[in-house]
Amino acid sequence: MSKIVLITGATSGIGAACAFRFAKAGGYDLILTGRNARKLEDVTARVKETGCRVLPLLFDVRVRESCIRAVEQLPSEWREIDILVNNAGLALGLEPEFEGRFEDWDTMIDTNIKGLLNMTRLVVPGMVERGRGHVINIGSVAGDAAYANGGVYCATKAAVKTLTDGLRLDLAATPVRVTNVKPGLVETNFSNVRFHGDTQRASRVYEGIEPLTGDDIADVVLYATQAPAHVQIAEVLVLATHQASGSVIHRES
Ligand code: NDP
Ligand code: 8X3
Repeated sequence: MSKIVLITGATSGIGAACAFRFAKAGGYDLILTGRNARKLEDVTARVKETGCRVLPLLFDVRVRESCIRAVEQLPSEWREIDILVNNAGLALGLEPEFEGRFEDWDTMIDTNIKGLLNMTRLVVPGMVERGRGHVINIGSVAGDAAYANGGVYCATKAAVKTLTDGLRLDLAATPVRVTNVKPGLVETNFSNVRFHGDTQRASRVYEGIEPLTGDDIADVVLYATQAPAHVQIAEVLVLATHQASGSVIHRES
């Protein structure tokens, strides 16, 4: 029987790469969620071309009522979610904490922390009831230590680490596994979003270093979910070879 995987933020970057990775592995049905109808239709069509069954769900993880509606209205054959990938997230801005934009902070906190909590709260009880399940949270190296001008984003990813650890503690008596995958520099739409569409500034983030790709992270996600049932990959830090931490990056000039 196929496993059901729900991936948030599946319309781009790491989320989309995870969708294709699960689809190519075979044995998975995918619930792909996103908030942009055109992008969601596009990724759904491309994943379906692999022969995988896909259910697209259009909602914003920040809007709790929409999350509730989406999960409560799942068709019966899609209800038993085996794997939740809490991936939807973003950074906005790169400036000192005393100069950041209030609205950027709210968006990061509402998406990266509260959106992840919304989906966890709605999906995990079913996993506990069925006695099987796996939650993968996409954290970040940014959650390990603050870097200059990134304090609020780093704080949201530190929160992801603490919430992942907390959930693992709360589920220790159950077979449900919990994993924090913490990537370093991954070339996706992330920096375009962070710099509010300044693509030149975004491309400079990846200059002089070969960054990770969404596929590199999807490989780790798949590995964690396919580990034997008695193995819980609790946390994985994945860095580009020339990145040593959130703030130490060696660049070829
Ligand atoms: P992308 O911008 O390429 O993808 C982010 C995805 O999240 C998009 O599908 C986006 O949808 C979705 N999303 C954002 N906000 C919401 C929301 N409120 N509701 C629903 N979906 C939303 O970036 P990445 O793939 O790089 O980012 C994925 C995750 O990986 C994030 O949590 C990020 O923090 C984390 N990460 C990224 C790293 C990197 O260097 N790229 C490194 C470490 C962690 P839309 O297109 O509609 O905005
Ligand atoms: C994304 C990686 O280092 O740009 O979480 O914050 S970083």
